[in-house]
Formats: sequence, C-alpha cells, structure tokens
Amino acid sequence: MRIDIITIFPDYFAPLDLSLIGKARRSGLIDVRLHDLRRWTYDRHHTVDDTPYGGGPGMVMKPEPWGEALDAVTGDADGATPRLVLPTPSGLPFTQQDAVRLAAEPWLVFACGRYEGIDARVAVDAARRMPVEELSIGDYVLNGGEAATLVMVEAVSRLLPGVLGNAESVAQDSFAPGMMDNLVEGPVYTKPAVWRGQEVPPVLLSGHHGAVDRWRRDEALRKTARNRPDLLDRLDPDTLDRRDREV
Ligand code: 6GU
Repeated sequence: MRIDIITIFPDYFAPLDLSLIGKARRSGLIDVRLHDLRRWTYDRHHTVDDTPYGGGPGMVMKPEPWGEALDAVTGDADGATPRLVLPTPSGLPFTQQDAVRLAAEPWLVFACGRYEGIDARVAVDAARRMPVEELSIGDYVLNGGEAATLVMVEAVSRLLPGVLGNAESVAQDSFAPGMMDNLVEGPVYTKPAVWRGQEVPPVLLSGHHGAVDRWRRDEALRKTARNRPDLLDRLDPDTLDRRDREV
C-alpha cells in the first residue's frame, strides 16, 4: 500500500520509522511518503493560512498550496487515483470497519489541516478527481490532523498482510469483524500463575479450549456492558446465544 501524508509538520511522523510499521516500511509492504505543504508556497514567509471570511477567531488554511500539493502528489502515478482522507473533528467517526475498508485500498492520501481547518473548496475540488472522506478519531479537539493521521495509519497498517507477526491477533481484537463485532476484549494474563496474591483464572490453565473460548466471550460481554454499554445495543441478536444473554 502507498500512503502519502501532506502536512506542515513532516517531523511529526517520525514514529512511523519505529516498531512494526517501521519494519513494514523497510520491507516494502508500506510505502509512506511525507510531503511538506510549504513546498507549494511561493512567498518569503511560506504562508499557508489566512484570516477567515465572515470573521471569527483563528486562521484558515489557504486553498492554493493545498490545490497544488494535491495535484502534485496525486497526479504522478500513471492512471491510478488515491482515496483522499481529510482528518477533521467534524468528520464521520473513524471505526475499525473504516480501518478494514481503507486497508483494502492500494493508495491513501492524508491531508493534515491545522488551525481552524482547510478552506472548504479544497475538498470539493479534490472530489472532482478522487474519492474524498472526512474522518474524526473521536469527540475531542486536537490542534491538527497529524496525530489523527498517525492513529489511522497505524490502525490500517496493522491489518495489511505481513505487517503483524500473528494474523490471529487481528481476529481476536476488540471490534474485530465477526466474533468480536461490537465487543471489547476482556482481561488477559501471562506467567506467573500467582502474582502478589492474585491467581490467574483457573479456566485459562485448564487446557479446555471450548471452556476458554466461552470464558473469554463472557468476559468480553461483561467488560463491554461495564465500559461501553452503547455497544450492547449493536450486538447482532443472531450471534448472541442463550448463554450470552445470561451474562
Ligand atoms: Cl481527525 N482532527 C482534529 N484536529 N481533531 C480531532 C480529530 C481530527 N479527530 C478528533 N479530534
């Protein structure tokens, strides 16, 4: 997968050199390209923002550098068109389903806004040539789209074949489509079997795989009820068995 990131802070993305994503980049599984938006400014101060029409606080990102940046970044691959992601707190909620959907794309471009956002005409113009979506990573406000882009790139990258060591761990994750749809994971344990007076739940030492699966599913339901009651309404009644209803 190719991922282009346009930002006024390319250094923000240094973490993409680390850990599993860094390894996936070095092995060629993910081709991440960073672009400094100010490359497409031509004044002495490399201005990327201006005051908002209609007044109000803050600054708005100017359309011209963004138009040129998107033309340059998305125009250089013969025939291919990327999907453009605009991280913004006013976007649609980014979910695991979106991560799965975006992981099936060959090419993503992230346009990181700062200040009060990017002039709205940039998204309209880009949509003439490519699919565009505005996505939010949660109900809080960040200073810009960079941290949100890091979050989305990590959520997408770990779903690509070969990026994670263990493909099984993706299927067992909280929110994983299938068995863990709309459930968060319950508690996990490793050795020693007793630590500071606390025992690991005996079922996990029993060797009965059926009983372990049942216990994990019950714990996931319990934790979802406690921490995310909003998700319980979304559990598929067909995949809820009688024992689930008793938890
Ligand atoms: Cl995608 N961007 C910004 N600036 N703030 C956010 C966000 C995105 N998602 C939640 N808050």
